[in-house]
Amino acid sequence: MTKELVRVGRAIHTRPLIMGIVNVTPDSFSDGGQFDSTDAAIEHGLALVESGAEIVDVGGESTRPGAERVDVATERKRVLPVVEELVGRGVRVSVDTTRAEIALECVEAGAEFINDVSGGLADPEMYRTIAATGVSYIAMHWRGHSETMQELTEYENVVTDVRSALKSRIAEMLVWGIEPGRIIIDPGIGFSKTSEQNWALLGHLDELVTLGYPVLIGASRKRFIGDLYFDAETDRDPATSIISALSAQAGAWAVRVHNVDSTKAALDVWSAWENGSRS
Ligand code: PMM
Repeated sequence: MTKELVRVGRAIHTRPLIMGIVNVTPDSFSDGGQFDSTDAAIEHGLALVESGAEIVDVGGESTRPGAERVDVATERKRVLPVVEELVGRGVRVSVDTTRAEIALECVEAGAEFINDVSGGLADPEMYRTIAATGVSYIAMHWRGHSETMQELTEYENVVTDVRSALKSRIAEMLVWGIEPGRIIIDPGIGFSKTSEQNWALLGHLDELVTLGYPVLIGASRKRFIGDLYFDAETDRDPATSIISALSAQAGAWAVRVHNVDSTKAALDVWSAWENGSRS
């Protein structure tokens, strides 16, 4: 039986892409200096592709709650050589940056996506740069840098507030000349959100999907998953994989994850369930 026959009257969702995470920060790989961490990041990116990642997201600045900012020169030194090498090896690369200057250099090096956790709010030059280069742009819901973001969790209704904030970001991007087909949105799980607010956003993901733009979900290993358990050491990857499958069901375009193997397994199961076969 074909998918169309089975699914008449229901939305049909395609399998989300898997975006594997490469954080090129000193605490992520080695403490052995620049060369070591560049090499380790490249190796890790290639391993993620081997496991099934369709996109590799490279970032040089930690966005964890409370993290301090790094300067532009440090960010460039961390990110650019990794982007150049991965692009050279045929990997589809996304760059996690809030800086237009870094975005431009990485697009020139062949990055296909700019993943801006500030949705363009951190750098007034970002939209101009994105429009001029024609790169695909992931705009995340954001209220402030890592130092302060967890103080900014007041919402009337987190789902409708995040939806309308993203809607106004999109309107501004269009004014700047960014092509609608290049825009991807993200509710910013864990960014200026309490655990309950993160679950509310995930549970109403379909309401973001109805904005008509591809939606990326970045829930991997985040603290709100740990909050489900009494033991802070519990492995968060199984829960992350289930979130990926449920995001697929809600119509997400991609999931940004650390553990590509377990996410791929979850999405393969979801896909087989949806299609009634392996294809
Ligand atoms: N989360 C982090 C970093 N970058 N980008 C997008 N688009 N969405 C996210 O949810 C997101 C992101 C922080 O997570 P990490 O420190 O585990 O990479």
